Amino acid sequence: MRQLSASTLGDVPATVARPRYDPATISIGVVHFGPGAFHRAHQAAYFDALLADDPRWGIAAVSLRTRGVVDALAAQDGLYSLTTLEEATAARVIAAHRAWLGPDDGARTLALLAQQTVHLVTTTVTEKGYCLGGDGRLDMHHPDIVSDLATLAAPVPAFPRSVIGWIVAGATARRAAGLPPFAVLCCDNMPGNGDRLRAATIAFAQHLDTGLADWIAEHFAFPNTMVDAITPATDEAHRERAAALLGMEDAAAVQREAFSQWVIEDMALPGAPALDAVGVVRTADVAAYERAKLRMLNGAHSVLAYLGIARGHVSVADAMRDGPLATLVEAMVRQDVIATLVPTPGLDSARYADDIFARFRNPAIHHLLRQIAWDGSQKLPYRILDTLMDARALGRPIDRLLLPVAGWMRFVADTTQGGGTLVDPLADRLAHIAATAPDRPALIDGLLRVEQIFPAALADDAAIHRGLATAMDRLDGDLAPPG
Ligand code: CS2
Repeated sequence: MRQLSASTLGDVPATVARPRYDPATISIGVVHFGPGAFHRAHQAAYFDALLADDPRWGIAAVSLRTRGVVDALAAQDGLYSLTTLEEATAARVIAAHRAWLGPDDGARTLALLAQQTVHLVTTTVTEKGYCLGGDGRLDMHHPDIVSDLATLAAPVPAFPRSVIGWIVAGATARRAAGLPPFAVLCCDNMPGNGDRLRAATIAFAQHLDTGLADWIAEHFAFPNTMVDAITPATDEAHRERAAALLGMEDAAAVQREAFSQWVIEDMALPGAPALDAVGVVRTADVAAYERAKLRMLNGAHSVLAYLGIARGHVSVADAMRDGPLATLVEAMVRQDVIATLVPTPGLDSARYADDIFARFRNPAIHHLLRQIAWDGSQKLPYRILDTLMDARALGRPIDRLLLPVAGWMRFVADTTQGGGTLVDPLADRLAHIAATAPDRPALIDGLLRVEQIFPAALADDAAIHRGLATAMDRLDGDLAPPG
């Protein structure tokens, strides 16, 4: 079968939308780190729309760990299809990527970061990719940070490994060349994602050159952002669907729901991309959107993952068909989570909850609970523990909020003890705790002591230990409250 590329684009059926620009005429304005499915389905779709009116916003995709995606893009001249799955399926071809670089393309990556046309650096490297500690600040002992500081301080600097190292290397090159800064848009699910990345970048730069750190602090924008579009990983079923829609193979195809949202803190961006013209919301109050999305949508996802997998479910939609589980997660979001959110004009949380659960029930989307369960140590704090801490401070009941925490603990024990692979940057430590805990109270205590995840206020509170033991008993039954 033929393959999607610049030379076959003309043969794609008319039912599939084509780029509204000539890929050969666009320049690179964005360097993106982490071109996984979410980037290709979300940010790239916005730049693809922007390119119809402004050819300056082509993307250079940089993958810091693996070559798979960038090789697939290279083989297709950067083209790939995005399919949205609702009652009606819609597909379009995106040609926004103009360069594709892997871990061994350091010199070209650095040259791009110091290229005059580049105005934005965007990132989707997942929570763990920022090398932050439990306090949300750069972990100076993280092996990638230790290695990058040595690399960049060497008399003949080589290329860094971490995204933080790359941002600082790019800033150094721009400063040396007398070029204006780029803005950095963090597109991962963390509260205050821009603020955290800014602080981490400056902390890193301070270890190299305080003048550089000051220059970054003074001139670089790191707007906070909220990103949203449910994007199941591309599987064989989707590759086949894409091939049927396109009449040819597409090794970089992505799928998502039709809904998509990108909220960016309203600060001036170099090059002034007209992002609001393509549906991006610019607001001073991005924190309220972020918090609502992380705690309601991502929080509910994690509940469904840790409780749903143990109940035999595979996808989010399957888990939402489980009556007691759906009732529980809806009650948690509508009562426990919303109570911790500050009312914000224009954000109707009850309606937002309705929309989220309707999206979770989308029968056309096969979103694996396993995918959501990965990296729990990085996700639990922002998704569940922040809500739990706020609920506790407000004197509200927390028994329901302890269920996903207990569910995650049981998931860690079941996965590691059952011979499965725990996908988590703390996997070794978590597996050791699970393997050496003689009983449930010891498992609870051991995991609560992982300071990268749990604040001391929770780990030292006997009521939390008891509450988690009760929550585990409740998970053994049919989720009904005790008594
Ligand atoms: C999910 C998110 O994988 C996960 O942990 O909760 O990727 C979620 O689908 C997106 O944030 C939706 O915008």
